[in-house]
Amino acid sequence: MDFGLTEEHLMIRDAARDFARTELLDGVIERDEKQSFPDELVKKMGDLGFMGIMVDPKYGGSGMDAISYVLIMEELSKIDASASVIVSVNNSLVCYGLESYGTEEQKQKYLTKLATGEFVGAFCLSEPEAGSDATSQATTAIDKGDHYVINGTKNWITNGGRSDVYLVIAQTDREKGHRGINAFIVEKGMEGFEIGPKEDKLGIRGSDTHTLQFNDVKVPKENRIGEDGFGFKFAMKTLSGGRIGIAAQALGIASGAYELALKYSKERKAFGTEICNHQAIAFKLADMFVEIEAARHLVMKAAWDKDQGNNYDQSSAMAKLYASKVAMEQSVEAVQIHGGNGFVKEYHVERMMRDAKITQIYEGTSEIQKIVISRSLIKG
Ligand code: COS
Repeated sequence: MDFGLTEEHLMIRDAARDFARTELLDGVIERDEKQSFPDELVKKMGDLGFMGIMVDPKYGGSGMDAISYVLIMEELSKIDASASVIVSVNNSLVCYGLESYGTEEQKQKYLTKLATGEFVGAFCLSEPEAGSDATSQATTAIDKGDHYVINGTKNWITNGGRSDVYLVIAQTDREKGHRGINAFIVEKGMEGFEIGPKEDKLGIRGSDTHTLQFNDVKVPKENRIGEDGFGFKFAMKTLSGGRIGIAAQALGIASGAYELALKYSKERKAFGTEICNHQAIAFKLADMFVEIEAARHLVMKAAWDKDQGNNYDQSSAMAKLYASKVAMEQSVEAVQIHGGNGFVKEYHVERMMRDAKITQIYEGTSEIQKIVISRSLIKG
């Protein structure tokens, strides 16, 4: 393994850091309070190449590697995890899915716009009764010859109200179980496709999470992704990469909270000295740093595996499992180091603590990651 960052990696990391500090920081508290989606910032992230980081430049992407992707995700997430999840879903679930498994026509029609940020994408797998148990799809897609008719409900869809392109997983042939599942490209505005209520969430409140309703939505056959019955494997393969993005988001929340806690501890005085000089606080900082570095190694290893062409199902699950735990625990510690101020919005760490929780839930809960890891160990 060689995680030595190139000049290019450092440049892109610094560009993401600058963007996060100069553009995302301003208004992050207000977006969280009002649950407002950062439309303008998404356009700017598109201009910077952050919406199609790993996409081939011939489809409008930045042509960067997975290491660059996690560096960008960490920097954005240090400041605003709501903005970074928009980037993560668009990159690793939607762009990656289309680029890896879509037809040339699908890539020309959709990927070229998604990779530049002209379009935003959503990934629609979860249902009221199918979150972790993803093979239990109640949404149906009935084959009518030259088109499919989709009926059903999807839940907790990130970018749900703001997307132009929705990748929708549905059951085509129930008798075939998971081999009878397909993935479809559904466009905003297709007849019968309705955007339902927006969720009022604990964290990542600046991201746009909705229920979606499909009532006899006619989808042309050319909008199916891959061979008939490929949908479940499509979802699993795509989510493996998604988990690298969420692991990097968790790392960013943890490292962002740590940086704020370190800074605060060097300024705040108690008992006649800065609080970092008290061992109770100094040891917390040491523990935080070690945990975050350990998470960083797992995140980099998963990205490195992807860049090397290695299987990354296990390493992405490990990275997400560990980094999300670190994000949750260390954001709580950051609040503790801030004391009473940690409970106040203007110090940011209470938002980070709320944002951290979702990283243990979406794109596979921590318990699902343990299923993936343990199965890969047993299979050998
Ligand atoms: N890549 C390719 N194929 C995969 C795969 C992967 N990473 N993981 C599973 N598959 C395949 C299996 O090989 C199997 O195919 P075959 O029967 O042809 O061999 C098929 O998919 C079904 O797999 P399995 O039997 O393991 O399915 P399970 O119902 O036991 O579920 C888990 C497996 C739990 C791993 C899966 O349902 C999962 O990841 N759930 C969480 C989904 C999720 O992340 N939800 C959040 C939504 S996005 S916010």
